[in-house]
Order: sequence, then structure tokens, then C-alpha cells
Amino acid sequence: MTSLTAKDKDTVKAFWAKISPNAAAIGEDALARMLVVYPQTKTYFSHWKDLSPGSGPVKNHGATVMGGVADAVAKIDNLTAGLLDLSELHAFTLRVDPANFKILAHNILVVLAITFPSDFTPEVHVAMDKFLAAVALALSEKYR
Ligand code: HNI
Repeated sequence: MTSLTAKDKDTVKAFWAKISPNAAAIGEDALARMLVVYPQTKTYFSHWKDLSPGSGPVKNHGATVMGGVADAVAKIDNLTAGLLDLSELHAFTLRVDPANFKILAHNILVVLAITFPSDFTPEVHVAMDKFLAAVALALSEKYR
């Protein structure tokens, strides 16, 4: 994986500052799309009453996940250490296959692109892609 340059980090922080007021809605849409487009991801949420787009749990958890992403932006200089507890939770308690982190990262990227078409320049695209890949890698840390 190509690591984030200082310029990428500045781009991520600036873009995040712009979009963070909409974080909950972005997370909701990304999570809903993940569950529809990659139905194998539904197994982890079988304890929810309703996994369909717009449901209460999808709304709530979309906001929760983006809280994790906000935390990652704050810890962008050391994601592995910064996300260690979250990695441990997903590895040992939730037992989420780490392949799914890439799937959610992809869905977040899609939602960012369609929600902010003019801000989503190629420069923002590459910086956010690298950042989300780094988050996915950091979340996989405790699996090994
Ligand atoms: Ni994830 C709980 C963040 C990817 C399945 N997840 C959380 C919590 C955060 C979080 C924050 C709440 C933790 C707590 O309660 O202390 N998850 C993230 C982030 C990503 C991610 C930042 C990637 C960008 N999680 C995934 C993926 C799956 C997943 C890809 C499965 C497909 N997460 C879960 C499950 C829970 C969870 C399951 C518990 C939810 C519940 O309601 O029981």
C-alpha cells in the first residue's frame, strides 16, 4: 500500500473539515449500500431487527462508524496505534473478516463521490482512497 504523504494528509483533513457536518448521513448511506451490494456483510448484523436502508440500526451504526473514521482523521499520523483498541474489538470480540474493511472503505468512497461531486477532485479521490486503505490496514492489525 502506498503510504500517505504530508500533502495527502492535508488534503484528507481539509476535505474532512468540509464534509464532517454530514458524517452521520454519509455513514448511513455507505453502510446501507454495503449491506445491499455485498449481502455477505449482513451476517455480522443479524441481531438487528431491520437491516434495510433507512432503518434505525443502519442510521445509528452509520453514525457510529463515521465516529471511528473521525477518530482516524485525528490520529492520521499513527493509525496503527490510534486504532488498536478498535482493531482488537473487531478481531476478537466481533470477529469481522478483515476483507470487509476494504468493502466498507469502498462504499464510503462511493458515497463521498456522489455526495460531493465538485469537491471530489482526483487529488481528493487519491488522498481519501489511500487514507481509507490505511484505516482498513490499521483495523486489521490485531488479526496477526
Ligand atoms: Ni465496525 C462496531 C468502527 C468496519 C462490524 N465499528 C463498531 C464501532 C465502531 C466501528 C466505532 C463501535 C465500537 C464500540 O462499541 O466500542 N467499523 C468501524 C470502522 C470501520 C468498521 C471505522 C471501517 C472503516 N465494522 C466494520 C465492518 C464490519 C463491522 C466492515 C462488518 C462487515 N462494527 C461491526 C459490528 C459492530 C461494530 C458488528 C457492533 C455493532 C452492533 O450493533 O452490535
